[in-house]
Amino acid sequence: MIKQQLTFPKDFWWGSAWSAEQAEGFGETGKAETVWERWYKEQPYRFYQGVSSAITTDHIHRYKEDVQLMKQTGHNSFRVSISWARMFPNDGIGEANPKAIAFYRDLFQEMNANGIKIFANLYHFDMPAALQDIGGWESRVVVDAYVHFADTCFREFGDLVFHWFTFNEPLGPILGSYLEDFHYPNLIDFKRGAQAAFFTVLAHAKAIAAFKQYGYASKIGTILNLSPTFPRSQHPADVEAAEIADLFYTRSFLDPMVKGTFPEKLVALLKEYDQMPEDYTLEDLSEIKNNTCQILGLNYYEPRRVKARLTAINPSGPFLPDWFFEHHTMPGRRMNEYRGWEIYEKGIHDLCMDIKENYGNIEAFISENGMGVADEERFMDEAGQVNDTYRIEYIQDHLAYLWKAIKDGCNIKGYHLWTFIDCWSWINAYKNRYGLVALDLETQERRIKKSGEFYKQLSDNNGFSY
Ligand code: BGP
Repeated sequence: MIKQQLTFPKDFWWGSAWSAEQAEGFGETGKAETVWERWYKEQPYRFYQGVSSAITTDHIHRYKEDVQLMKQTGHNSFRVSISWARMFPNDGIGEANPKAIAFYRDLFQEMNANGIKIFANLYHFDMPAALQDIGGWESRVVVDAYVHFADTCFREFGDLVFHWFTFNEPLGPILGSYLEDFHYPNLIDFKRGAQAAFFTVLAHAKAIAAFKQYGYASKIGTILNLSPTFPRSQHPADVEAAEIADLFYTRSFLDPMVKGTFPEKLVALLKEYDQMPEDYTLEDLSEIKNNTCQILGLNYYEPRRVKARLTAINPSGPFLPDWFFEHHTMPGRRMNEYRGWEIYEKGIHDLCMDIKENYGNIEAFISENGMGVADEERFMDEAGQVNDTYRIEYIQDHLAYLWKAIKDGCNIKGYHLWTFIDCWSWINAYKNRYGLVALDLETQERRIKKSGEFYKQLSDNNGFSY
Protein backbone atom coordinates (compact mmCIF):
# COMPACT_ATOMS: atom_id res chain seq x y z
CA MET A 1 0.00 0.00 0.00
CA ILE A 2 1.38 3.41 -0.95
CA LYS A 3 1.74 5.71 2.01
CA GLN A 4 1.22 9.44 2.02
CA GLN A 5 2.93 12.02 4.22
CA LEU A 6 0.28 13.92 6.20
CA THR A 7 1.73 17.30 7.18
CA PHE A 8 -0.08 19.61 9.58
CA PRO A 9 -0.16 23.44 9.49
CA LYS A 10 2.87 25.33 10.75
CA ASP A 11 3.06 25.78 14.55
CA PHE A 12 0.48 23.06 15.13
CA TRP A 13 -0.06 22.44 18.86
CA TRP A 14 1.08 18.93 19.75
CA GLY A 15 0.45 18.00 23.33
CA SER A 16 -1.75 16.32 25.86
CA ALA A 17 -3.95 17.15 28.82
CA TRP A 18 -4.70 16.17 32.38
CA SER A 19 -6.22 17.70 35.46
CA ALA A 20 -5.24 18.72 38.99
CA GLU A 21 -7.39 16.18 40.84
CA GLN A 22 -6.15 13.37 38.62
CA ALA A 23 -2.42 14.09 38.70
CA GLU A 24 -1.16 16.52 41.30
CA GLY A 25 -1.47 14.71 44.61
CA PHE A 26 -2.06 16.54 47.87
CA GLY A 27 1.35 18.16 48.47
CA GLU A 28 2.19 20.65 51.23
CA THR A 29 0.52 23.82 49.98
CA GLY A 30 -2.73 23.24 51.87
CA LYS A 31 -5.90 22.45 49.96
CA ALA A 32 -9.63 22.38 50.63
CA GLU A 33 -11.51 19.09 50.42
CA THR A 34 -12.95 18.49 46.95
CA VAL A 35 -16.16 16.66 46.09
CA TRP A 36 -14.05 13.65 45.06
CA GLU A 37 -12.39 13.38 48.47
CA ARG A 38 -15.77 13.87 50.13
CA TRP A 39 -17.47 11.22 48.02
CA TYR A 40 -14.62 8.78 48.65
CA LYS A 41 -15.04 9.26 52.41
CA GLU A 42 -18.74 8.51 52.11
CA GLN A 43 -18.72 5.71 49.53
CA PRO A 44 -15.20 4.31 48.88
CA TYR A 45 -16.73 1.24 47.24
CA ARG A 46 -17.88 3.38 44.31
CA PHE A 47 -14.25 3.76 43.17
CA TYR A 48 -12.45 1.04 41.21
CA GLN A 49 -10.51 -1.17 43.64
CA GLY A 50 -11.31 1.39 46.34
CA VAL A 51 -8.61 3.77 45.09
CA SER A 52 -9.08 7.51 45.66
CA SER A 53 -7.43 10.59 44.17
CA ALA A 54 -5.04 10.55 47.13
CA ILE A 55 -3.03 8.06 45.06
CA THR A 56 -1.84 10.03 42.06
CA THR A 57 1.03 10.70 39.73
CA ASP A 58 2.46 12.98 42.47
CA HIS A 59 3.05 15.70 39.93
CA ILE A 60 3.26 18.35 42.65
CA HIS A 61 6.62 16.95 43.73
CA ARG A 62 7.82 15.71 40.35
CA TYR A 63 6.86 18.50 38.00
CA LYS A 64 10.42 19.25 36.90
CA GLU A 65 11.00 15.65 35.87
CA ASP A 66 7.57 15.67 34.23
CA VAL A 67 8.32 18.75 32.16
CA GLN A 68 11.43 16.98 30.83
CA LEU A 69 9.23 14.00 29.94
CA MET A 70 6.87 16.34 28.09
CA LYS A 71 9.82 17.46 26.00
CA GLN A 72 10.98 13.91 25.39
CA THR A 73 7.53 12.98 24.15
CA GLY A 74 7.31 15.91 21.72
CA HIS A 75 5.02 18.29 23.61
CA ASN A 76 5.06 21.89 22.46
CA SER A 77 1.91 22.55 24.53
CA PHE A 78 0.14 21.01 27.51
CA ARG A 79 -3.17 21.48 29.34
CA VAL A 80 -3.16 21.66 33.11
CA SER A 81 -6.05 22.53 35.35
CA ILE A 82 -5.57 24.92 38.26
CA SER A 83 -7.09 23.53 41.42
CA TRP A 84 -9.68 25.87 42.92
CA ALA A 85 -9.39 23.96 46.22
CA ARG A 86 -5.62 24.53 46.31
CA MET A 87 -5.85 28.18 45.30
CA PHE A 88 -8.50 28.83 47.98
CA PRO A 89 -7.85 26.29 50.75
CA ASN A 90 -10.45 27.86 53.05
CA ASP A 91 -13.49 26.19 51.52
CA GLY A 92 -12.86 27.63 48.06
CA ILE A 93 -13.33 31.28 49.12
CA GLY A 94 -11.51 34.08 50.96
CA GLU A 95 -7.80 34.80 50.57
CA ALA A 96 -5.76 33.15 47.82
CA ASN A 97 -3.08 30.69 48.92
CA PRO A 98 0.46 32.08 48.37
CA LYS A 99 1.91 28.55 48.37
CA ALA A 100 -0.46 27.47 45.60
CA ILE A 101 0.38 30.57 43.59
CA ALA A 102 4.10 29.80 44.02
CA PHE A 103 3.60 26.19 42.90
CA TYR A 104 1.71 27.09 39.72
CA ARG A 105 4.08 29.94 38.87
CA ASP A 106 7.08 27.60 39.25
CA LEU A 107 5.42 24.94 37.11
CA PHE A 108 4.42 27.42 34.43
CA GLN A 109 7.89 29.03 34.34
CA GLU A 110 9.43 25.59 34.00
CA MET A 111 7.08 24.76 31.11
CA ASN A 112 7.73 28.05 29.31
CA ALA A 113 11.49 27.70 29.79
CA ASN A 114 11.22 24.35 28.02
CA GLY A 115 9.16 25.65 25.12
CA ILE A 116 5.83 24.20 26.26
CA LYS A 117 2.83 26.47 25.80
CA ILE A 118 0.44 26.48 28.76
CA PHE A 119 -3.24 25.79 28.21
CA ALA A 120 -4.75 26.56 31.61
CA ASN A 121 -8.14 25.18 32.52
CA LEU A 122 -10.01 26.55 35.52
CA TYR A 123 -12.41 23.74 36.34
CA HIS A 124 -12.11 20.01 35.81
CA PHE A 125 -14.89 18.45 37.93
CA ASP A 126 -13.17 19.49 41.20
CA MET A 127 -15.65 21.58 43.18
CA PRO A 128 -14.54 22.40 46.75
CA ALA A 129 -16.84 20.24 48.91
CA ALA A 130 -17.89 23.14 51.15
CA LEU A 131 -19.24 24.96 48.09
CA GLN A 132 -21.11 21.85 47.01
CA ASP A 133 -22.71 21.87 50.47
CA ILE A 134 -24.31 25.23 49.70
CA GLY A 135 -25.65 24.02 46.34
CA GLY A 136 -22.64 23.79 44.02
CA TRP A 137 -23.53 25.05 40.56
CA GLU A 138 -27.13 25.56 41.67
CA SER A 139 -25.98 28.54 43.75
CA ARG A 140 -25.24 32.11 42.66
CA VAL A 141 -22.84 32.37 45.61
CA VAL A 142 -20.77 29.60 44.01
CA VAL A 143 -20.86 31.37 40.64
CA ASP A 144 -19.40 34.48 42.30
CA ALA A 145 -16.78 32.42 44.17
CA TYR A 146 -15.74 30.80 40.89
CA VAL A 147 -15.42 34.19 39.18
CA HIS A 148 -13.27 35.42 42.08
CA PHE A 149 -11.06 32.31 41.71
CA ALA A 150 -10.85 32.78 37.91
CA ASP A 151 -10.02 36.46 38.25
CA THR A 152 -7.27 35.64 40.76
CA CYS A 153 -5.76 33.15 38.27
CA PHE A 154 -5.89 35.69 35.42
CA ARG A 155 -4.07 38.20 37.61
CA GLU A 156 -1.45 35.82 39.05
CA PHE A 157 -0.66 33.72 35.99
CA GLY A 158 -1.79 35.81 33.01
CA ASP A 159 1.79 36.68 32.04
CA LEU A 160 2.67 32.97 31.69
CA VAL A 161 -0.40 31.29 30.21
CA PHE A 162 -0.86 30.81 26.45
CA HIS A 163 -4.64 30.19 26.37
CA TRP A 164 -7.33 29.93 29.03
CA PHE A 165 -10.35 27.65 29.43
CA THR A 166 -13.25 28.19 31.79
CA PHE A 167 -14.38 24.55 32.07
CA ASN A 168 -13.54 21.05 30.97
CA GLU A 169 -16.67 19.15 29.87
CA PRO A 170 -19.25 21.16 31.82
CA LEU A 171 -21.87 18.62 30.77
CA GLY A 172 -20.06 15.87 32.72
CA PRO A 173 -20.91 16.98 36.27
CA ILE A 174 -24.49 17.80 35.22
CA LEU A 175 -25.03 14.37 33.73
CA GLY A 176 -23.24 12.60 36.55
CA SER A 177 -24.78 14.56 39.43
CA TYR A 178 -28.34 15.04 38.24
CA LEU A 179 -29.18 12.44 35.60
CA GLU A 180 -26.97 9.36 35.76
CA ASP A 181 -25.40 8.93 39.21
CA PHE A 182 -21.64 9.02 38.59
CA HIS A 183 -20.68 12.32 40.17
CA TYR A 184 -21.17 13.65 43.69
CA PRO A 185 -23.75 14.50 45.06
CA ASN A 186 -25.59 11.93 42.91
CA LEU A 187 -29.09 13.34 42.78
CA ILE A 188 -31.55 12.40 40.10
CA ASP A 189 -33.36 15.64 39.38
CA PHE A 190 -33.40 17.12 35.87
CA LYS A 191 -34.81 20.51 36.84
CA ARG A 192 -32.09 21.12 39.42
CA GLY A 193 -29.58 19.94 36.81
CA ALA A 194 -30.95 22.54 34.38
CA GLN A 195 -30.39 25.23 37.00
CA ALA A 196 -26.84 24.01 37.61
CA ALA A 197 -26.19 23.96 33.84
CA PHE A 198 -27.54 27.50 33.47
CA PHE A 199 -25.34 28.81 36.27
CA THR A 200 -22.33 26.97 34.80
CA VAL A 201 -22.88 28.86 31.54
CA LEU A 202 -23.31 32.09 33.50
CA ALA A 203 -20.06 31.46 35.43
CA HIS A 204 -18.28 30.88 32.11
CA ALA A 205 -19.59 34.19 30.72
CA LYS A 206 -18.72 36.15 33.87
CA ALA A 207 -15.19 34.69 33.90
CA ILE A 208 -14.74 35.77 30.27
CA ALA A 209 -15.95 39.27 31.19
CA ALA A 210 -13.36 39.39 33.99
CA PHE A 211 -10.63 38.12 31.65
CA LYS A 212 -11.31 40.85 29.10
CA GLN A 213 -10.48 43.52 31.69
CA TYR A 214 -6.81 42.52 31.59
CA GLY A 215 -6.21 43.00 27.87
CA TYR A 216 -3.94 39.96 27.58
CA ALA A 217 -2.92 38.75 24.11
CA SER A 218 -4.02 35.22 25.05
CA LYS A 219 -7.50 33.90 24.27
CA ILE A 220 -10.14 32.37 26.47
CA GLY A 221 -12.68 29.69 25.69
CA THR A 222 -13.98 26.41 26.97
CA ILE A 223 -13.54 22.67 26.43
CA LEU A 224 -16.55 20.58 25.49
CA ASN A 225 -17.01 16.83 25.07
CA LEU A 226 -18.83 16.54 21.78
CA SER A 227 -20.01 13.43 20.02
CA PRO A 228 -21.55 13.73 16.56
CA THR A 229 -25.01 12.19 16.83
CA PHE A 230 -26.27 9.64 14.31
CA PRO A 231 -29.78 8.17 13.98
CA ARG A 232 -29.99 4.39 13.60
CA SER A 233 -31.84 4.85 10.31
CA GLN A 234 -33.39 7.57 8.18
CA HIS A 235 -36.83 6.69 9.53
CA PRO A 236 -38.34 10.01 10.71
CA ALA A 237 -38.77 8.67 14.25
CA ASP A 238 -35.05 7.79 14.49
CA VAL A 239 -34.06 11.10 12.93
CA GLU A 240 -36.17 13.01 15.43
CA ALA A 241 -34.72 10.98 18.30
CA ALA A 242 -31.22 11.90 17.14
CA GLU A 243 -32.15 15.55 16.90
CA ILE A 244 -33.42 15.62 20.48
CA ALA A 245 -30.38 13.74 21.83
CA ASP A 246 -28.17 16.23 20.01
CA LEU A 247 -30.00 19.16 21.64
CA PHE A 248 -29.51 17.77 25.14
CA TYR A 249 -25.93 16.54 24.83
CA THR A 250 -24.30 18.75 22.20
CA ARG A 251 -26.11 22.06 21.68
CA SER A 252 -26.96 22.59 25.39
CA PHE A 253 -23.50 24.03 26.16
CA LEU A 254 -22.07 24.59 22.69
CA ASP A 255 -24.73 27.13 21.65
CA PRO A 256 -24.70 29.39 24.72
CA MET A 257 -20.94 29.22 25.23
CA VAL A 258 -20.01 29.88 21.59
CA LYS A 259 -23.03 31.75 20.17
CA GLY A 260 -24.35 33.27 23.37
CA THR A 261 -27.88 31.86 22.99
CA PHE A 262 -29.68 28.69 24.05
CA PRO A 263 -31.23 26.50 21.33
CA GLU A 264 -34.88 27.52 20.90
CA LYS A 265 -36.09 23.94 20.45
CA LEU A 266 -34.44 22.82 23.66
CA VAL A 267 -35.93 25.73 25.59
CA ALA A 268 -39.40 24.96 24.14
CA LEU A 269 -39.09 21.33 25.16
CA LEU A 270 -38.02 22.17 28.71
CA LYS A 271 -40.94 24.59 28.98
CA GLU A 272 -43.37 21.98 27.72
CA TYR A 273 -42.23 19.53 30.41
CA ASP A 274 -41.88 22.17 33.15
CA GLN A 275 -38.12 21.63 33.46
CA MET A 276 -36.82 25.18 33.01
CA PRO A 277 -34.46 26.56 35.66
CA GLU A 278 -36.30 28.78 38.15
CA ASP A 279 -33.61 31.40 38.63
CA TYR A 280 -32.54 33.33 35.55
CA THR A 281 -32.72 37.02 34.68
CA LEU A 282 -32.53 39.17 31.55
CA GLU A 283 -29.24 40.50 32.88
CA ASP A 284 -27.84 36.94 33.03
CA LEU A 285 -28.93 36.34 29.44
CA SER A 286 -27.20 39.47 28.21
CA GLU A 287 -24.03 38.56 30.15
CA ILE A 288 -24.08 35.20 28.34
CA LYS A 289 -24.76 36.86 24.99
CA ASN A 290 -21.86 39.31 25.36
CA ASN A 291 -19.16 36.97 26.64
CA THR A 292 -18.63 34.01 24.36
CA CYS A 293 -15.65 31.78 23.52
CA GLN A 294 -12.67 33.11 21.60
CA ILE A 295 -11.28 29.60 21.20
CA LEU A 296 -12.84 26.15 21.57
CA GLY A 297 -11.43 22.83 22.78
CA LEU A 298 -13.09 19.70 21.40
CA ASN A 299 -12.88 16.47 23.38
CA TYR A 300 -13.72 13.60 21.07
CA TYR A 301 -13.89 9.96 22.10
CA GLU A 302 -16.92 8.35 20.48
CA PRO A 303 -19.97 8.98 18.30
CA ARG A 304 -23.47 9.02 19.76
CA ARG A 305 -25.92 6.65 18.07
CA VAL A 306 -29.60 6.76 18.91
CA LYS A 307 -32.93 5.35 17.86
CA ALA A 308 -36.54 6.14 18.54
CA ARG A 309 -37.75 4.96 21.94
CA LEU A 310 -39.51 1.62 21.56
CA THR A 311 -40.03 0.61 25.15
CA ALA A 312 -42.46 2.68 27.18
CA ILE A 313 -41.10 4.87 29.95
CA ASN A 314 -42.69 5.17 33.34
CA PRO A 315 -44.38 8.62 33.21
CA SER A 316 -44.41 8.88 36.98
CA GLY A 317 -40.62 8.37 37.09
CA PRO A 318 -38.18 11.31 36.94
CA PHE A 319 -37.98 13.36 33.75
CA LEU A 320 -34.86 12.37 31.77
CA PRO A 321 -33.59 13.10 28.23
CA ASP A 322 -33.94 9.45 27.34
CA TRP A 323 -37.70 9.76 27.56
CA PHE A 324 -37.23 10.78 23.92
CA PHE A 325 -34.72 8.27 22.54
CA GLU A 326 -32.75 5.13 23.21
CA HIS A 327 -29.02 4.69 22.86
CA HIS A 328 -28.08 2.39 20.07
CA THR A 329 -25.01 0.22 19.48
CA MET A 330 -24.35 -0.37 15.83
CA PRO A 331 -23.58 -4.03 15.20
CA GLY A 332 -20.11 -4.84 13.91
CA ARG A 333 -18.52 -1.58 15.01
CA ARG A 334 -15.03 -1.52 16.54
CA MET A 335 -15.23 -0.94 20.27
CA ASN A 336 -12.79 0.00 22.97
CA GLU A 337 -13.92 -2.93 25.09
CA TYR A 338 -12.33 -1.57 28.29
CA ARG A 339 -14.37 1.60 28.24
CA GLY A 340 -17.34 0.45 26.18
CA TRP A 341 -16.80 3.26 23.67
CA GLU A 342 -17.10 2.82 19.91
CA ILE A 343 -13.93 3.72 18.02
CA TYR A 344 -15.05 5.79 15.05
CA GLU A 345 -12.23 7.95 13.76
CA LYS A 346 -14.33 9.66 11.08
CA GLY A 347 -16.35 11.26 13.89
CA ILE A 348 -13.50 13.71 14.50
CA HIS A 349 -13.97 15.02 10.95
CA ASP A 350 -17.74 15.27 11.34
CA LEU A 351 -17.34 17.18 14.58
CA CYS A 352 -14.87 19.69 13.09
CA MET A 353 -17.17 20.24 10.09
CA ASP A 354 -20.07 20.97 12.44
CA ILE A 355 -17.98 23.65 14.16
CA LYS A 356 -16.94 25.08 10.80
CA GLU A 357 -20.44 25.17 9.37
CA ASN A 358 -22.52 26.12 12.40
CA TYR A 359 -20.21 28.03 14.76
CA GLY A 360 -18.46 30.54 12.50
CA ASN A 361 -15.38 28.32 12.09
CA ILE A 362 -14.14 29.52 15.49
CA GLU A 363 -10.48 28.75 16.22
CA ALA A 364 -10.49 25.26 17.73
CA PHE A 365 -8.33 22.28 18.57
CA ILE A 366 -8.78 18.70 19.68
CA SER A 367 -8.37 19.03 23.42
CA GLU A 368 -8.83 15.31 24.27
CA ASN A 369 -8.87 12.09 22.31
CA GLY A 370 -7.36 8.86 23.51
CA MET A 371 -7.55 5.22 24.28
CA GLY A 372 -7.77 3.73 27.77
CA VAL A 373 -6.57 0.13 28.02
CA ALA A 374 -6.61 -2.17 31.04
CA ASP A 375 -3.64 -4.26 32.21
CA GLU A 376 -1.11 -2.72 29.90
CA GLU A 377 1.71 -4.69 31.58
CA ARG A 378 0.61 -7.41 29.14
CA PHE A 379 2.18 -5.42 26.36
CA MET A 380 5.55 -4.83 28.03
CA ASP A 381 8.56 -6.00 26.06
CA GLU A 382 11.57 -7.68 27.65
CA ALA A 383 13.20 -4.34 28.37
CA GLY A 384 10.09 -3.25 30.31
CA GLN A 385 8.66 -0.81 27.76
CA VAL A 386 4.92 -0.84 27.00
CA ASN A 387 4.61 -1.60 23.29
CA ASP A 388 1.24 0.06 22.71
CA THR A 389 0.91 -0.21 18.94
CA TYR A 390 -2.89 -0.07 19.35
CA ARG A 391 -2.56 3.47 20.76
CA ILE A 392 -0.26 4.57 17.93
CA GLU A 393 -2.79 3.26 15.40
CA TYR A 394 -5.65 4.93 17.25
CA ILE A 395 -3.84 8.29 17.17
CA GLN A 396 -2.89 7.92 13.49
CA ASP A 397 -6.41 6.94 12.43
CA HIS A 398 -7.89 9.95 14.16
CA LEU A 399 -5.19 12.32 12.93
CA ALA A 400 -5.75 11.23 9.33
CA TYR A 401 -9.36 12.45 9.62
CA LEU A 402 -8.28 15.58 11.45
CA TRP A 403 -5.85 16.31 8.62
CA LYS A 404 -8.72 15.90 6.16
CA ALA A 405 -10.86 18.30 8.22
CA ILE A 406 -8.12 20.92 8.00
CA LYS A 407 -7.89 20.36 4.23
CA ASP A 408 -11.66 20.86 4.15
CA GLY A 409 -11.25 24.29 5.70
CA CYS A 410 -11.68 23.67 9.43
CA ASN A 411 -9.86 26.15 11.67
CA ILE A 412 -8.06 23.50 13.75
CA LYS A 413 -4.87 24.56 15.48
CA GLY A 414 -3.76 21.50 17.41
CA TYR A 415 -4.21 18.05 18.85
CA HIS A 416 -3.97 17.10 22.53
CA LEU A 417 -4.09 13.50 23.60
CA TRP A 418 -5.61 12.16 26.77
CA THR A 419 -3.13 11.75 28.43
CA PHE A 420 0.51 12.39 29.27
CA ILE A 421 1.46 10.03 32.17
CA ASP A 422 -1.03 7.34 33.25
CA CYS A 423 -3.24 9.06 35.80
CA TRP A 424 -6.18 8.51 38.14
CA SER A 425 -9.52 8.41 36.33
CA TRP A 426 -12.46 9.31 38.62
CA ILE A 427 -14.54 6.25 39.47
CA ASN A 428 -12.37 4.07 37.21
CA ALA A 429 -9.24 5.02 39.22
CA TYR A 430 -6.32 3.17 37.57
CA LYS A 431 -8.35 0.57 35.68
CA ASN A 432 -7.61 1.97 32.23
CA ARG A 433 -4.28 3.51 31.30
CA TYR A 434 -4.24 6.31 28.75
CA GLY A 435 -0.70 7.74 28.98
CA LEU A 436 2.17 8.20 26.57
CA VAL A 437 4.23 7.48 29.67
CA ALA A 438 3.66 4.45 31.91
CA LEU A 439 3.46 4.91 35.66
CA ASP A 440 4.55 2.37 38.24
CA LEU A 441 2.23 3.28 41.10
CA GLU A 442 4.40 1.66 43.77
CA THR A 443 7.67 3.38 42.85
CA GLN A 444 6.29 6.39 40.93
CA GLU A 445 8.75 5.46 38.20
CA ARG A 446 7.85 6.86 34.79
CA ARG A 447 8.71 5.07 31.57
CA ILE A 448 7.99 6.33 28.06
CA LYS A 449 5.79 3.94 26.06
CA LYS A 450 6.24 3.22 22.36
CA SER A 451 3.42 5.70 21.75
CA GLY A 452 5.48 8.36 23.55
CA GLU A 453 8.35 7.77 21.12
CA PHE A 454 5.92 7.92 18.21
CA TYR A 455 4.48 11.18 19.55
CA LYS A 456 7.95 12.76 19.61
CA GLN A 457 8.52 11.88 15.95
CA LEU A 458 5.06 13.08 15.05
CA SER A 459 5.72 16.45 16.65
CA ASP A 460 9.28 16.77 15.28
CA ASN A 461 8.04 16.01 11.75
CA ASN A 462 4.78 17.92 12.20
CA GLY A 463 3.04 14.93 10.65
CA PHE A 464 3.42 11.29 9.81
CA SER A 465 3.33 8.86 6.97
CA TYR A 466 -0.01 7.06 6.66
C1 BGP B 1 -12.68 12.85 29.89
C2 BGP B 1 -12.22 13.64 31.10
C3 BGP B 1 -10.88 13.22 31.60
C4 BGP B 1 -10.57 11.75 31.49
C5 BGP B 1 -11.08 11.12 30.19
C6 BGP B 1 -11.01 9.60 30.16
O1 BGP B 1 -14.06 12.88 29.80
O2 BGP B 1 -12.12 15.02 30.79
O3 BGP B 1 -10.74 13.73 32.90
O4 BGP B 1 -10.83 11.08 32.64
O5 BGP B 1 -12.38 11.50 29.92
O6 BGP B 1 -12.17 9.04 30.71
P1 BGP B 1 -12.16 8.00 31.89
O7 BGP B 1 -11.08 8.46 32.80
O8 BGP B 1 -13.48 8.07 32.54
O9 BGP B 1 -11.89 6.68 31.27
